[in-house]
Amino acid sequence: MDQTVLWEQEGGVATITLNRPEVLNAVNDRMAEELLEALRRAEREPEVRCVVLTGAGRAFCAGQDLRAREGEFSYAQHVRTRYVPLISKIQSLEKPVVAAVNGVAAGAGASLALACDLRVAAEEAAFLQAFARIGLVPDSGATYFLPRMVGLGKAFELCYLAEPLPAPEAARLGLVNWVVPGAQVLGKAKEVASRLAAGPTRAYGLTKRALYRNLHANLLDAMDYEAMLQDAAGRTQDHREGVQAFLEKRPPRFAGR
Ligand code: LHQ
Repeated sequence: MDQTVLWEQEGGVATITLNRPEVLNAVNDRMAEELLEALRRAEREPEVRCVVLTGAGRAFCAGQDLRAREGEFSYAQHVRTRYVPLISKIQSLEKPVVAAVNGVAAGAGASLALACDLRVAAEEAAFLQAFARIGLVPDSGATYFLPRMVGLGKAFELCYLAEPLPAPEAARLGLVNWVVPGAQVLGKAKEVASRLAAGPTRAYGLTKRALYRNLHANLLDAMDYEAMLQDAAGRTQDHREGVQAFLEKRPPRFAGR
């Protein structure tokens, strides 16, 4: 059987590709398991310093495989066992995660893209809160990420009307970082990822922790948390190298430690 998730590593960048192009990379149980394993591997392996998540074929991901639901099936249990671990792993992975949104990202597929730290999208890609079309509620973090990225009013519109949000408009709203022609989307994502993979990996990981944690903090609390993380960053080899490079007027060579 073909693998539903592909892994490719080049330098410090691991590219994880959703690989069920015949169904627009809709997620079945096997894909959810293989994707989680790939994310765990990216977390575990020190040589991996940045992750790119993309889709094979013309779509990024069409969300839950709507044909793969058989027999008694608790939606709550399914979301909790299949999607929550994936979204949580992307969020807790203390390395940058870049989505290369090569085509449509729908339902939980859009949530996967939103959970990544940065998004590069193809001009023809679109984000679709498909849930209302089939009488469901946005899940897998959609109601968490969307209002924070585009504001509550726009989030309501996207969730209620369930119309595709084209990548150029998504970029104007701040939901996408870069929009490029389709043929360039993976290249651009890898270019960004290579730059991040040569960066201060520990500091990036701690930055991610602070940004998420402080979404819910007041200013004093946020600054205290930053101060605590700064202690950890300040003890890294990369910090010493960064300061040294500055003093010697040369580019830093970060080792990710
Ligand atoms: C698909 C799918 C798909 C199977 C395209 N499944 N085959 C969590 C847990 C519990 C319950 C339910 O939900 C969730 C979270 C969710 O993600 S709910 C939302 C599920 N996703 C959707 O509702 C999106 C369904 N797909 C679409 O609306 C369209 O396919 C989009 C707008 C993504 C793309 O449209 P087109 O470009 O026109 O492509 P297409 O519809 O012709 O699809 C191509 C093929 O892919 C087609 O198969 P076929 O054999 O006819 O060529 C589709 O059936 C298949 N496919 N999405 N989610």
